[in-house]
Amino acid sequence: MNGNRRLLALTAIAAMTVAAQLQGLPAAAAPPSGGGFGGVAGDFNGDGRDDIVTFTRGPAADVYVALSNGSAFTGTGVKWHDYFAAGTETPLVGDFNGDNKDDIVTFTRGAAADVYVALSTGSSFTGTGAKWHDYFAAGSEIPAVGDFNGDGRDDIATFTRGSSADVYVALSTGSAFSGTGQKWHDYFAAGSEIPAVGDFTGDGKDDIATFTRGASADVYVARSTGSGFVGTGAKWHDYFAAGSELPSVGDFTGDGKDDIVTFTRGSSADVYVARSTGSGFVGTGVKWHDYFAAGSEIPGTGDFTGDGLTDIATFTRGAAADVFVARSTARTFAGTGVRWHTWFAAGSELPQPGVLW
Ligand SMILES: [Ca+2]
Ligand SMILES: [Ca+2]
Ligand SMILES: [Ca+2]
Ligand SMILES: [Ca+2]
Repeated sequence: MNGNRRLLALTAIAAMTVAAQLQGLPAAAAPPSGGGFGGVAGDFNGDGRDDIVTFTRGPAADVYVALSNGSAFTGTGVKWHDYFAAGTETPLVGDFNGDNKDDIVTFTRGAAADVYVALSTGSSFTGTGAKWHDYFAAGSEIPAVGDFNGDGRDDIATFTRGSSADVYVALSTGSAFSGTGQKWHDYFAAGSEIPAVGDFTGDGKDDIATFTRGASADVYVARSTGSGFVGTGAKWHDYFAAGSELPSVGDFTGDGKDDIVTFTRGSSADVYVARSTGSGFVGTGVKWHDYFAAGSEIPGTGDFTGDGLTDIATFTRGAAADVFVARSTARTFAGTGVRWHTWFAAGSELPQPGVLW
């Protein structure tokens, strides 16, 4: 996956469902309380430009993709899978077989804790009921995707959060996720912190970050050794993503080390970035966009132009279902109101990339 950025999120989808109902739109099934949802874009046809996907979930469980041509997302109603991520499952994106085309994964969580994958052919996702793990991300744990051992195949992680704050990983073999109960960190992303995935050190192995948000707004990182995450209490930023801002990850400067971004949303709709030095995130209050992802829009990150710099997207959803992109210049996000799709992820569908908490 381009840029190795990954972010997890939990959501207040309930409020969005209410909003959808007020607009007379069908309300999608909300994820279970404590559920997670990631903010990563995928390159589904392997042309080097990240694309967008949306999951209807519920009983229809349709999956639609719109491919990037570098300046827009093309295609409306192009169904790539007919039944994937049904009900309230948690779908995410990653290249699980290492063919440079991003695939999709879904976590049932709960008591079953099954994990299914559908592989990309470049024009569709194939496979229904292909179970890649029989017990991973149980209950209300927060699942994530990243290439944690750097072999070119994306793996899965799960964060228990709460008081145990354990982090487990199952590595991809190319046709399954192997290992149960392989603990990679004993105390990370405690309580209700927001965990994220990215290669912050730039060594090709994805690391993990956690955002405390709130008044402290601390950001911690534990780096991957290929068989574990090391570092406890390694604070990489002292004040980033305060309050209820939505943080995400991407290589916005194009130096091979993933950086962090935060979206204030609401009426200010500011976007701030702190860049990675490989051992810390630098910059406080460095605004990269003055008005993007306003109100309760769903922002996300991806290299939609394919120039090696991670850009940002935002989904209005609802009745408008617009998708806007602002591209990275390595110093700022350029473009306001640049619409890349006029009808994608309507109502309360779940798009990727999309940071939902
Ligand atoms: Ca693409
Ligand atoms: Ca693939
Ligand atoms: Ca891997
Ligand atoms: Ca790393």
